Amino acid sequence: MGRKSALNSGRRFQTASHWGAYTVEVAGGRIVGVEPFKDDPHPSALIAGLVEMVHSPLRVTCPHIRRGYLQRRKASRGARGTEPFVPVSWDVALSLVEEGLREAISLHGNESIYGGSYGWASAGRLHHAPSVLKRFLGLIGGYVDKRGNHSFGAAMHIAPYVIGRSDITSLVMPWRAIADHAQQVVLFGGMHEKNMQVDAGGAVLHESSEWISRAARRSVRFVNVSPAREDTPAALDPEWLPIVPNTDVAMMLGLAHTLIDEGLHCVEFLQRYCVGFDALRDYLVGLEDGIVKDANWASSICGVDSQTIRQLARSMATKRTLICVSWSVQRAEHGEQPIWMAIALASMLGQIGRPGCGFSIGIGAVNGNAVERPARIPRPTMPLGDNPVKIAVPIGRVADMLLHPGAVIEYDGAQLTLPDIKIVYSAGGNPFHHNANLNRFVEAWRRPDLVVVNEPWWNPAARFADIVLPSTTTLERNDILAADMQRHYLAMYQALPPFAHARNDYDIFLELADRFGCGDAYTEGRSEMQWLCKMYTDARARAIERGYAPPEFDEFWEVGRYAFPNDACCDAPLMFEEFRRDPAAHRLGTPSGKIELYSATIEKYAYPDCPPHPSWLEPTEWRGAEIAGRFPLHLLSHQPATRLHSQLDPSSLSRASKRDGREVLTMHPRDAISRQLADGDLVVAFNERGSFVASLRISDHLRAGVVQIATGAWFDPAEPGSPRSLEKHGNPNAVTSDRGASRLSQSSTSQTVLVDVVRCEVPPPVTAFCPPRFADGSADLTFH
Ligand SMILES: Nc1nc2c(c(=O)[nH]1)N[C@H]1C(S)=C(S)[C@@H](COP(=O)(O)OP(=O)(O)OC[C@H]3O[C@@H](n4cnc5c(=O)[nH]c(N)nc54)[C@H](O)[C@@H]3O)O[C@H]1N2
Ligand SMILES: Nc1nc2c(c(=O)[nH]1)N[C@H]1C(S)=C(S)[C@@H](COP(=O)(O)OP(=O)(O)OC[C@H]3O[C@@H](n4cnc5c(=O)[nH]c(N)nc54)[C@H](O)[C@@H]3O)O[C@H]1N2
Ligand SMILES: [Mo]
Repeated sequence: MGRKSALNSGRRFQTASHWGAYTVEVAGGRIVGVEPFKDDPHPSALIAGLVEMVHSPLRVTCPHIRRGYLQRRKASRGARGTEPFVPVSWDVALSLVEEGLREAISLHGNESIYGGSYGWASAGRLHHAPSVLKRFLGLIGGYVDKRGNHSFGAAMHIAPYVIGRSDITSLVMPWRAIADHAQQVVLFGGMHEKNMQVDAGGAVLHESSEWISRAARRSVRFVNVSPAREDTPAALDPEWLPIVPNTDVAMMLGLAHTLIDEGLHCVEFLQRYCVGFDALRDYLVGLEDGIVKDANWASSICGVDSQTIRQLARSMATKRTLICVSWSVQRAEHGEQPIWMAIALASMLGQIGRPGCGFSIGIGAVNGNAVERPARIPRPTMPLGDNPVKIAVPIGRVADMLLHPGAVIEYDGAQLTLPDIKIVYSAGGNPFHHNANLNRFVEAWRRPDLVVVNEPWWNPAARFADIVLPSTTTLERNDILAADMQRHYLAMYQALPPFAHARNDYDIFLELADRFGCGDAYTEGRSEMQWLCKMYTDARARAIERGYAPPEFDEFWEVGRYAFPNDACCDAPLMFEEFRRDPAAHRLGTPSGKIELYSATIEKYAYPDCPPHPSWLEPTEWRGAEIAGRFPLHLLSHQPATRLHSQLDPSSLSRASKRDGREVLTMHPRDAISRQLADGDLVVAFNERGSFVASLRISDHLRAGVVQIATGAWFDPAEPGSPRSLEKHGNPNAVTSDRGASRLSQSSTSQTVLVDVVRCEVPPPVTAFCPPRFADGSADLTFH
């Protein structure tokens, strides 16, 4: 196309990732240096990770087939995850994928293909693995999709009933409003700074710590309501209220009761902007079920002192207060309730729509979500195309879908018949990271006839596949970073040729599309650079309509960046500001147009696990449950500081955070003494679903009765597929439950799990980072 090729322009290449933008230096075909994006005030240490992983011995060099699949096709599916892999040519591998897809489509229809493929994949708008997978599958007749997400699935399902919208990532109070206007911020689940390193689609600037310092200088009072002290940055000098996990709703009800009891609730706001307060009040004062939800009642459940609850309620009523709920709090059984109750509590305070006040969901859960940015930045987009199959299964029900085809489940006011899946195609996600109850999941994963995985590395997703197709990494292709919460477009230049025989996901699906006769529809006649130019140019046209002036593509690609000007950002109205000013002109998307503290729609569903007003419902597993007699410790699994989920787990930063090669499990001294455990011991956490090994850290920064471990250790079962297998590396999903949050959201509940912990007497070696076994299968290369 006559424009400068990044590959020939020198040896330094700008690229970008979910954890930051950076420039790499290439010499002799390898990366020899990494430099953070020069405008980034606080680059993440994670940027060294991918660079290290690009040349890793764990890269998949060429397509591989599980030996049993070569020999016996679907009859061998029970051996998934246990057999050696046979290296094959691209032609052989893609012929097998084609054969499998054609057979499934002709015998069972496209409803038998699961292409929902959950996962963060990598930054970049063109080479986004789940998107190109869906584009291809759509063209060959469609696929079963997913619904919801693991991040804030319960919130996005309840919010439409309460405030008429599901755009959870927009329900965030900007730092500026907090620093300038709030007097008090009450954080259920905190806002851990380590989470602000990453953003789905790419992070560019890490500015949160500056805002945190600014709020600290303004002496805003921060209250960290969380089982873990470190969940709110120390710079904010937070007060810590160590709450029993999964009981935030009880505490909020106790706060709400105190407001009513002392006449501190804002009747005018409730009348003008809300419906259904009477029902909630009846529930609070005990008229509904005979239980008064006062501070004493709340305290007996949530473990926070009743006097503290009362005082906090009083100060909430007199100070400009922001109530925050982290996404983790709703990643739990009945996770809809804390979101609904936080909105109800904020409504009772009557401050919603004022700067720095009201409620905010997931502040700091990812980079940049509370940092102001220009409004309505369009994103260059690769169209997914149409999906003729209209079935979508909520992410919390994937194992059930594979295990119980034809079963009917209740979901969000309707009934859903689970499809009969014959092929799972996964690209850009790690099902052995994001799914819960992995022993049951392995069983489910062995049901379909064929599992195909595109992966750069021999991680658990690849090891449990039949056909593994090696993908490139971002450093091996050209792309554009443009993420929802960033104000930059950045060029991501190809720095290296594809590793070994790896291919871009885009090209893998192009060749498959060609085999199905729809290659032209897939490419629309465009090359990689022509797609980038088209995607950018379309987005630029929309940006110009909105008053911005990004340059033409050639100039952008030459310069490598465009920053949308920040001065456009302060004019955008804050959340609910317009609604507050004029609720009739700015009706919410609920049936009443107001905030619904009682939902007549949800009442009609008659779900016992999601009543029509916010309620305290005991989770199946929590410290007050009967089963706590056998498994007395509540296990929390948080996002890791040293990696992104399971990505970068083999990098040195992530390995350095482990001890004896295992993840670290934190426990309160009292629980350690009663078990005669010492810091540094290798321990096993277990329940009826499974067990994992971890290295014990003892700390009183955690509430007693709670243990905590980071997610992301590559799943490393001692006997892959045995339901009683010991997980050797510290993957909490060996013990988490795949119960849905409720019939409403059917979302994931990884924070609702009880375990006990004992010393690990004979620790098995960790093998997560050893490549799988390989075999010569040339004799098996026959086609059926
Ligand atoms: N116990 C517990 N479990 C949890 C959570 C929890 O709090 N507790 N949190 C949940 C949440 S919120 C989330 S979002 C999920 C995250 O779950 P995932 O998004 O599935 O996790 P990742 O490790 O980011 O998986 C991305 C995968 O894509 C691969 N990949 C990267 N780039 C490319 C590419 O270009 N092409 C291809 N083909 N592959 C690529 C990576 O190697 C990796 O295997 O986990 C959930 N799981
Ligand atoms: N470095 C890094 N950052 C990330 C990610 C990553 O993998 N690495 N992942 C990103 C993703 S996909 C997401 S969805 C967000 C998730 O953002 P969150 O879900 O908010 O983050 P977590 O770290 O899982 O949880 C935060 C804290 O919630 C507390 N908590 C857990 N259960 C409860 C409860 O019942 N009540 C109360 N009050 N507190 C509780 C725990 O102590 C935990 O430390 O993080 C993002 N940020
Ligand atoms: Mo997430």
